[in-house]
Amino acid sequence: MDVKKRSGDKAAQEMIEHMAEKGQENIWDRLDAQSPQCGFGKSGVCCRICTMGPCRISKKAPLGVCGADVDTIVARNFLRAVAGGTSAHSDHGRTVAEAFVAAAREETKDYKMKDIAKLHALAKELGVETKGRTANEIGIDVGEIALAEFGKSRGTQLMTKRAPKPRQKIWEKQGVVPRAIDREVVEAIHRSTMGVDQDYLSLLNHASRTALADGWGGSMLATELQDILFGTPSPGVGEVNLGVISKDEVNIIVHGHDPLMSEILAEAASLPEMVEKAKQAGAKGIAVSGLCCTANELLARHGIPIAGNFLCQELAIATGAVEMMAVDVQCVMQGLAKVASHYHTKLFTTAHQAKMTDVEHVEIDEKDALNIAKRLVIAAIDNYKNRGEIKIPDDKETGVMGFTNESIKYMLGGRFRASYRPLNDNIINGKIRGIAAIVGCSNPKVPMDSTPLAMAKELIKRDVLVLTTGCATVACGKRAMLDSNEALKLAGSGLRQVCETVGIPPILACGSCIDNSRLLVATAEIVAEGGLGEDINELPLAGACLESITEKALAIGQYFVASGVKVFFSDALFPFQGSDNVMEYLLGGISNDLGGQWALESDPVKAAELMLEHIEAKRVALGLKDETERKLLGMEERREL
Ligand code: SF4
Ligand code: MSK
Repeated sequence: MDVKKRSGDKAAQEMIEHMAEKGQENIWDRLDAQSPQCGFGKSGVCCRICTMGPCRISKKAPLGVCGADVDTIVARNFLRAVAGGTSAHSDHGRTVAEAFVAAAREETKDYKMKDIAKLHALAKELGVETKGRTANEIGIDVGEIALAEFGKSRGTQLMTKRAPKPRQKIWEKQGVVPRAIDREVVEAIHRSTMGVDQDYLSLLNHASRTALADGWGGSMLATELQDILFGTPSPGVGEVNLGVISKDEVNIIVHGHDPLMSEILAEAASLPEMVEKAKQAGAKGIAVSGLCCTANELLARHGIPIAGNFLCQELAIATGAVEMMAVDVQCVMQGLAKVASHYHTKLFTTAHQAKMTDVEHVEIDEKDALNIAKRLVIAAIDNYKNRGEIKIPDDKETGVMGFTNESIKYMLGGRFRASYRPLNDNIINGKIRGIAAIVGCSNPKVPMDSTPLAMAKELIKRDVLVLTTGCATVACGKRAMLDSNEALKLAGSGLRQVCETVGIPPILACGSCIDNSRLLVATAEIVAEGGLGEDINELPLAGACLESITEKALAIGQYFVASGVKVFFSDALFPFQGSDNVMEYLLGGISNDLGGQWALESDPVKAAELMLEHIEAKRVALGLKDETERKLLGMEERREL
């Protein structure tokens, strides 16, 4: 085993070696056991949606039993993946919307709306009367409207109105304005079942509509409602990496995506009675930390440290110092249960949608959430005495996280003149060449964290402002790239000058996977600010996710593409390359219809170069000139002007 091929991060290397010494299996071992993986699956040419199959397309057998060709099969697989991702984000959003309504109706005492200013702003946008009404009255109406977005029988997604007008026209022309979120997902599965939609372009068009229901629907609603319910994040400093696990406190790790569980557990763990109980158990206190996207949310709102991203989950338990891990939905490996069985760690599932065989399920029912959370915290405290030998890596870094549209505009323009104007001006004058979104997961097929780090470093060096979300954010945090001072050392002079002037780091950590919707809103607002074209596809902007793992990443990629953005994925992790026609459309033709497109490149430095090339081409198309020094004009020159 070459540990460097698994991770470049010292803390992870240490724990991978530790697990190997103990003969414990982890995700990389399982990947080895699965190798070589099926070539048909890798290229997306297998179909098993009916019992005449499974069918695998090859030169010898170019058609499935039903006559489906490779284009149909690959496009169906792509659409189903996008529908899977959309359903994940949207089901998360619906759960939040339900809790939001329960909070507004005062059916729970444990969740209360925190950001009332944002509630008023959203109410105004949704046409909800605010005058003379209490926050809860407004909240009920806002929450019910949000809930209806998932299953309404008529009309289209309300949040799509946030997009620039020309973008909305393009969506109308292409027939991709999303209707109810559930409807788009159901229709995606229907269209891609045996004997229904057999035109690859039609299938791919519905993939755009489904993905837009995610980005401008389920994900965006989830972000808005979470901000109101738990508070809109503001930039703050926090620690990242396995070194945040405490040697002498009761360690509780929350993992997953939905803040309903992580927020209430963090609250319960901070109660003086719980801390006292932990001390009585011989610990110094209680240390809560997070994994994956829920960690991004907790750090952004409360400064709670991040133990790691997706690939760190088993490694965290292998420290032997985790008394309890509570998981909810998405990106939770089934392998956790096996690793936990080697240690004293108590693993709990907490979401009604996600249970694990032989793992205790304690559902966080919003009506009694705090009491349930307290019971979990007590279980962790009681487990402290069972702790055996521990091995916690020292490594951790600090970084600034928790950027939102609101906070970026505030930092750029101040409280009374909050706007993207200074950013637009600095893109126009060339100090900042453009914007790159680096998002997504950490995949064991790639040395852990290597791609977001390499891309982010390369792009800031070339004066591109980087926005990150998800596990890519955690990757940057682990290597001090969210530390303004460290990152600014690598930034190009133009970007550095702007960042130092307004006080932002060159890599802005913008939250979790669903918070990619924040980036959509940012693009719309940058367009509205003026000077950079009329639509998102005109912006000097590109996106990348070179370590994608989940269907969610594909849904995110497709909603960015359908919103006009060029999106880079790794060619090694894009399992749809078995159809030339599908690939030709996704990599090119789709830009004629929607302005954005996919691009494939597995080398992060090359990908960064290609992103920069794209950004520069957009600058040329906008007629933007290179940076010019400010010059005091004489009277003669002014007259001439
Ligand atoms: Fe095979 Fe067609 Fe059935 Fe797919 S739908 S499994 S291609 S027969
Ligand atoms: S957790 S979807 S591995 S970013 Fe959102 Fe990380 Fe990707 Fe899961």
